[in-house]
Amino acid sequence: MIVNRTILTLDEFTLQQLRAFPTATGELSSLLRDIGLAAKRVNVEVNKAGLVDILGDAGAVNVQGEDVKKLDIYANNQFMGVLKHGISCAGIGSEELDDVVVFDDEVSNNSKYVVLFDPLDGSGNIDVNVSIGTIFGVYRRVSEIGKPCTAADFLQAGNRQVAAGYIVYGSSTMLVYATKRGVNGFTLDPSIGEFSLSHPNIKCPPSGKIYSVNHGNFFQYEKSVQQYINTCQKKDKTNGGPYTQRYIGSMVADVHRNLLKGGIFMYPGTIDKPKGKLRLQYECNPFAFITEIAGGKATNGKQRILDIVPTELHQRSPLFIGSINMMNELEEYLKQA
Ligand code: AHM
Repeated sequence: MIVNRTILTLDEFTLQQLRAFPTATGELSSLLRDIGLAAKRVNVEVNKAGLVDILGDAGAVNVQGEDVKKLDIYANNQFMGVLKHGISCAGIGSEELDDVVVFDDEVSNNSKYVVLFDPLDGSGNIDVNVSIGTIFGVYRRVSEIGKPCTAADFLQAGNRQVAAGYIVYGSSTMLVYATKRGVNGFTLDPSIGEFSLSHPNIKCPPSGKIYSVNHGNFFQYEKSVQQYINTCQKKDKTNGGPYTQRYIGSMVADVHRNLLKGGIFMYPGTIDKPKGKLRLQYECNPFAFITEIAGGKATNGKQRILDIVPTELHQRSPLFIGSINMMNELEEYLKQA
């Protein structure tokens, strides 16, 4: 029988994936649908941020010592809220909160997963109308099911993620998520208010022509990184170039672009901040998982990101991530350091 179909929505897609595993409980599908719902709510506020009094600093400082923007708080509450009221999540860790939140009710204590997220990444770009995003990683808990989740659930290496994803609030709003089975992208269709499958089975091109790094920090980077950047600048037709430098300052948008078009994104350590700026659990791990599943690579310059076992919740890490051939070339320079 031929059934006339339109594009699959996120909910339909996750259910379709579920049908392939008759023994699956549906908890992950349900969790992804919850995240999709929170993303739609945040999207509405991001879109009207210029019109209402939701812009600007909330007057508080987060655990990283950075100003918290009002939309950050709103996004944090939305993602935390859907996960708390859902049936799949035992607790969360958020870049905006000092400590993890253990949901500790009967349903949550019996849930398999914990989620770590950055509710609104690139928040410095909110008030200038530039793309921002949400990033999340989903882990199977290591603590005993039936009891409240524990700190150990949130200090797992990134290679233990069962899913990871991001939402980019850009010229369109997109939700991209990865499981071990692949990376799929959904664009929010405003006419029906649903994320619809627009980018099935995303693969990161093995090579690209884009390098993304904060050039303002150039003289703070170690020599080998400087040498690689110089190489990027000198590329020409004879060796895969010329390259283009693109740096939005919203990691979600920068890495999303490179994932689709091919490229490399770097946030190296600097003399002042040897561990760089990005957070391992909220930013590096989800993107490393997605990028590896898509065929790319992610390291901290010395080690695979996904193999780092975190020792604290808000740990920072240098990050080099992107197309496999570009990463391999970068690593030749880093090895010489
Ligand atoms: P945020 O946590 O304040 O949103 O900062 C994270 C952002 C990333 O999205 C981006 O890649 C980076 O900070 C840019 O930092 P810099 O301005 O130092 O290049």
